[in-house]
Amino acid sequence: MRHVQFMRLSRCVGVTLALLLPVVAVGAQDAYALREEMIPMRDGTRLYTRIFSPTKPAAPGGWPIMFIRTPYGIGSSSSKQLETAMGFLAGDGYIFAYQDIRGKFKSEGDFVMLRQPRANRADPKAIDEATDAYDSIDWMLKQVSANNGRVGMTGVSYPGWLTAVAMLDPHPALKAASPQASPSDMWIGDDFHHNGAFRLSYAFEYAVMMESGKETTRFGFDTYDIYDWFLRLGSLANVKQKVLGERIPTWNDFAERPDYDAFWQRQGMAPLLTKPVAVPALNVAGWWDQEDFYGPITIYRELEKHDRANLNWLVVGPWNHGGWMRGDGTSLGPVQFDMATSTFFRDSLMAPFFAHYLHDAPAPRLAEATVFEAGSNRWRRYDAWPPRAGTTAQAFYFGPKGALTQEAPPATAGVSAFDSYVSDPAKPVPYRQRPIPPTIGGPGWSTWLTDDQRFVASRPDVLVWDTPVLDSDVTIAGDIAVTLNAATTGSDADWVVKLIDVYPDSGMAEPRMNGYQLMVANEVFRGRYLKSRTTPQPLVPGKVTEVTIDLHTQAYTFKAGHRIMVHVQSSWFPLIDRNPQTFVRNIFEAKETDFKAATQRVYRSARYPSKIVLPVVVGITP
Ligand code: PG9
Repeated sequence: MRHVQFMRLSRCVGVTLALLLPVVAVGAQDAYALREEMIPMRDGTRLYTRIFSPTKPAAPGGWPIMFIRTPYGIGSSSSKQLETAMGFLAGDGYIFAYQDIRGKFKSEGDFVMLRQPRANRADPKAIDEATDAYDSIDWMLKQVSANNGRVGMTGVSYPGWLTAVAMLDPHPALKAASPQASPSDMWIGDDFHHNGAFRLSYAFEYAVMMESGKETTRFGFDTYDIYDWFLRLGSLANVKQKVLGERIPTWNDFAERPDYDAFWQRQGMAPLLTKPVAVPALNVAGWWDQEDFYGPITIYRELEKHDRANLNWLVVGPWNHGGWMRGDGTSLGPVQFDMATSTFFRDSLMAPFFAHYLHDAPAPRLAEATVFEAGSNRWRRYDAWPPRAGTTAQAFYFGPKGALTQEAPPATAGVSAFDSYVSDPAKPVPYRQRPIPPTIGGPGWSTWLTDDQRFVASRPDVLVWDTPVLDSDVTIAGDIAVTLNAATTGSDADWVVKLIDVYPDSGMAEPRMNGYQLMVANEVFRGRYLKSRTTPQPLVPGKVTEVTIDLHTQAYTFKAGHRIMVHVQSSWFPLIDRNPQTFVRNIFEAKETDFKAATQRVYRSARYPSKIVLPVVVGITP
C-alpha cells in the first residue's frame, strides 16, 4: 500500500479551486492511502482498480465509496485528471475507487465497445458492464476497510454510460448515481450517428483510438486539414481497403450495419430503462455538448417515466462535453455566461446530492430540472422538463427573401414558392472553418458548436432565413421541432438544420461578437430513413416530401436587438459523411460514381410550408 497526499484547495469565496494535488505543501490536507487491486469478476477476469482511502480517522460508520469506471486508463495522465476532477468532493470524505474496464489498460479480458447487455441472465458466469460494476462493488464492500456500506457512481460520457448501465441491475449498496453526458443511442443521436447520418470524423478517430490496442492511440493523419483528408479518401469503402483493413471491430460494425438494425437497437439504453427508478439519479447534460447531448436527455426522460419515488433529476448547463467537471464555466468559446456555472454545479448540486445519499447530509435543494438559460444567463428551476406549462409552441415560417416570420405563408404563395440550392458532394459544406484539425486531440473540437456560423452563411448551398431585429426578448424552454417540405433531384438527401442567435450588428463590447451567429440547436436527418429506420428507401426525385426533424431541447433567450435565424444545408463535412445523393443500399459501399450533385428545394407555400416551432415562454418563468 502506498501513501499519497493530496491538497484540497477549498471551495469557498465564490471561486472554487477544486483540485486534488500531490502535495508537499501546507494548508488543508487530506492524506490518502492508495491500494492497487485486481478485482475478480464472476467469470474470473480481473479488473485493475485504484482505491484511495482517507487516512484520517473515519467518521462513525465509515466513508462512502465514490466509484468511477473508465475505458480511458486510470494509471495514465488522464487518471490524474480524473482524480483532480473529483477533488471537489474530497472535503466531504470519500473513498475514491477508479477502475479500468474489461480489456482496457491494466484490466484483463476483452474490450467491447459499449458492450451490449448479457443475453443469458440465468447464466451465473455471463457478464456485461452492469455485472462488472456489481461484482466490483461487492468486492470493495468486503475488502476495503472503513467503508460505510454505501457506494456512489459517476462519470462523464463513456464513464457516464457505465454509470447508467450499473443502475440497470444495481448492487443494493449503490445508493446514488450521476450519469453525465452518457450516450443513449449511437444510431439515433449520440457519438456515432445522428438519425442514421454517420458522424464520420469523430466515429472514425474514436474507433481507431479505442481499438488499436489496450491503450488509446490517435490516428496519424498525414494532412492537417481533415476536410481534405476525408474528401480525398473518397468512398468510405476505402477506409477498409486502404486505411484500416479489418482490424477495427467498431469500424466493421459501422460499415456492415448502416441501418438501425438489432445490433444498434440492443445497444440503446431507452428500452432497458423500464423498471421503477431505484437509485437516485442526477442526470447531467451540456447545451453545447459536441458528443452526447441526446443521450443524457433521453436517459432522464426514460427514467422519469418510471420515477415513482421522485429520485430522478436533470441538470443542463451551458457546457461542452464534460465542461461542468472542469474550469469554472464562466464562458464557452467566445460566449460569456456572467457566472461560474461549472463551479455552481459541482459545489451546489453534485456535492450536496452525493452528500445526502451517501453521508446523510440534509436533502439538497434540487429542482426536478435545473437548467441554465443562456442569453439571459440565469439558472432556472423547473418542476418538469420539458416544462408542462408556461410555454406555447410558436411556429416561425420560412418566408420569401429569407424572412423568418410568424405569419403562415398566404394562399397566394403558389406551389412554386421555394428556395433552392445545388448540393455537390464534391464540395460539401464544412462544419467548421477550414483547416479542420484532427477531431480527437486537435484544437477546436470541444468548442466548435459555439463557432460563428457566418463562415458558411453566404455559401450558395446554404439557405438562410431570419427574423427582423427583436424588439423584446424571446425566451424558449422545451422542445424544438422543424418541418421541411423539401424535394431533391437525387434519390437520397441529407437535411441539416441549425437554429442560430444572431447578435446585434454593432455595439457589442467585444468587436468580433458584432453580428455573431451562435448556434443554439442543430440536427441532421438522412432522407433514406424517412419512412423506416431499419429499411432505408429511395426518395422520389422531385417529389415534395415532409421531413420532421427533432432539434431536441433548449432553454435560451434571444435578446432584444438580436435576430432568430435558421440555416438549411445538405452536407456538414466531415462531421457527417457525404450522402451520395443517389440511393445505394449501403453508403459505406458507394462507388465514386454514385456521388452526384443534386438540386434541393425547400418549399414555403401554403400547401407546403416549412417552419421551425419554438417553445416560447409566455407565462411567468420560474
Ligand atoms: N463521447 C465519448 C464516447 C462515449 C461512449 C462511446 C463512444 C464515445 C466519450 O467522451 O467518452
